[in-house]
Amino acid sequence: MNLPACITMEEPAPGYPVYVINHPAATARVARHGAHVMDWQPAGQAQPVLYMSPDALLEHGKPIRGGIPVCWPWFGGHPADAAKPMHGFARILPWELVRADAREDQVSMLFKLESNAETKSLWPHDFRCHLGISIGAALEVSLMTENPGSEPFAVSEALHTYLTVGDITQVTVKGLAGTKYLDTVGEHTLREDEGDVLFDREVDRQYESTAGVTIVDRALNRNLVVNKLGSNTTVVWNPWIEKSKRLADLPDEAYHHFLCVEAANAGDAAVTVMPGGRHVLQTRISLTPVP
Ligand code: TA6
Repeated sequence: MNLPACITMEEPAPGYPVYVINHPAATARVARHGAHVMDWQPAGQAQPVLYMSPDALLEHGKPIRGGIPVCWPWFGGHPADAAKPMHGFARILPWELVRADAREDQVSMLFKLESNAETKSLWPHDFRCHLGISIGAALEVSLMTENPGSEPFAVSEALHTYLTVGDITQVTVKGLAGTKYLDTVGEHTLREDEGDVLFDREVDRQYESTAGVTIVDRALNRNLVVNKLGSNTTVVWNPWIEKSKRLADLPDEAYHHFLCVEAANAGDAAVTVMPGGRHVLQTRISLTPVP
């Protein structure tokens, strides 16, 4: 497939193609593995907006620690079989690049993943997924699920976005006040947030929310905005000290410099796609001036 001049292909590991985007509006990297947006840095930003672990694994069958993992067709552990991959299989399989276009203000890429014998050994449904990516001053990722089969199926899912911050203890997430959430740190507990989300411990929460949020990063003096469509769950995660130490593909101190804000449909918010039907989950990350 012909790529626009602003996109080149590298293989950081044998048989592991990564598309490198150098466009006046932004730089980025997207791996064919998992149709995984690894990096994104809009023009004018001194720091990347997405976080990528320096210890991330670039291996077939393994998820990449950072960027935007595509969690599908289940979020978290498989509901009935713990032996199946965490967060589904979409992020650990190679997708096909269908199209890549460059315009004056952005680059667009479209990836495709379809059911096959391997996926059906994990999840007994025919499906067709597309991941649409628009890279520019903002980053827009759309996960489109189609059901070509004759039976309905239910998916839980997340665009599991890792965001770079200067110092997690100086970060506030605004937009979830008064929202019910499932706190999954320790015993799973339903709670309701009174105010903004602050970080002084492990945070792993599934908020019942369709709203966009603003991440106020006082250390980097920048505000990130995460908007979304087709999502009834917003997941907020920082592993903090102990969990960071348990993650082999994440430096122990890395928790200071990222958080995840995920456009998702988790738990009871799983989406049923009827035969011939489709569903779109979208996240849009942008920056807003600091007042
Ligand atoms: O972001 C929510 C979450 O489910 C956390 O519980 C944590 O497990 C995180 O995803 C990372 O999961 P992973 O399988 O990528 O290590």
